[in-house]
Amino acid sequence: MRQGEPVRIVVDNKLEQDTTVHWHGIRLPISMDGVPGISQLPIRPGETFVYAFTPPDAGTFWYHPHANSLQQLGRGLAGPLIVEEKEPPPVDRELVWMVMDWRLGTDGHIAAGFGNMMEAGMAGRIGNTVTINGIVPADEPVRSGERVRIRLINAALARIMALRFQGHRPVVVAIDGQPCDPHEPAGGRLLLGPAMRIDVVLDMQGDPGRRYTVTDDFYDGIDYTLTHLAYSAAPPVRPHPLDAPLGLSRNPLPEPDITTAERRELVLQGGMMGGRGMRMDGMDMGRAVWAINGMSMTGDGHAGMPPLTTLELGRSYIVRLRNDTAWWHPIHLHGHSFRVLHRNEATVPNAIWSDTVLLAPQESADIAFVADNPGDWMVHCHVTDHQTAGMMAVVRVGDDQSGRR
Ligand SMILES: [Cu+2]
Repeated sequence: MRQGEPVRIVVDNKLEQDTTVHWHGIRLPISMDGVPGISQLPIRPGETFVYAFTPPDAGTFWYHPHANSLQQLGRGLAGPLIVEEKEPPPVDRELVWMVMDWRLGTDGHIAAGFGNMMEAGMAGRIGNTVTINGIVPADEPVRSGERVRIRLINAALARIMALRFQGHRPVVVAIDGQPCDPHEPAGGRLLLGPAMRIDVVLDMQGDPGRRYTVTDDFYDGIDYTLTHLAYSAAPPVRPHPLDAPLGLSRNPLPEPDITTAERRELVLQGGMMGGRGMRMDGMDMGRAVWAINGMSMTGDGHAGMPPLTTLELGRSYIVRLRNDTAWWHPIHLHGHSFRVLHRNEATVPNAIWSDTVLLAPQESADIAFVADNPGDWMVHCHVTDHQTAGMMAVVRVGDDQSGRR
């Protein structure tokens, strides 16, 4: 798609079950947000639905169903969504790496057992096979001296990734589609929870003919090599790295007014605690093992979800997300991008905007945004098992419920 140009997408549901499409990170009208029962009726088998919107922001996004998410996303219904800048930055090439994680049986088929409640109370359904753009990665061919933009998308159900590029210094230029001050990530490690995106620029300064590993070492003791940067034997395309600036043009995001912002707090609760059993704190049992502020909405979104909180249209808000659990959670807010102001009260540098913020166990983050998009918006963990087992809520912006059916 191109920034500021309308698009129309016809979705034909040829599944034997309901579906919808959520355009993750795109700031669009509520009626196009793809949450069944909240923003639209589910698309029934054999039905067609037309999504029409104008993407206001250039960047790296993705799309996936918001119906029967565990199975539909877990079996591969997702794709990258690139909104091109009006003036693209000066790089030699661009790569999209949509990274997914699969649990395969010994027969090579996707293993059954989606929605296992024991897993849902822990790290979720983490698989045993990681792919880039749907295939087990072979080498990524590169040439010495070139500058490459890589759009990293974590489209896994549950796997958190921490990528390292051996012998290279990736520069982060955008997070969740939104440009930031170009910076090298802490420890050279690119941390990507499910649904998160990072755009990096890499100057290929390796030796011609050599291979360099790209590893993921997020989980202790089960680090693995995702792929290799494989240099051709050809001489460098230029003698010195490109001297062009790395910063991308900012998107037209409304700047929250921190001095007048109202505050809210969302506390993430539940899950297994180090083998000492569930911490349910009076939560609704059944399919819920997680909660936000004591409320558990399960599944994929459905009609009649009461809002957890209501925000005044046009007002600035600072929302403290407080992870009171022993697990990691990438928390996604629909319909808005937000500034990440603080983590554990420390200022976050590099002017970072996001639509999904990854919280470590017991970590808190302050996010700020203008509630400028009316509707009932989901806020949920993007570890899909956590979402469907209760870590989901509705944030109402304004009193306009025109998106509801
Ligand atoms: Cu979670």
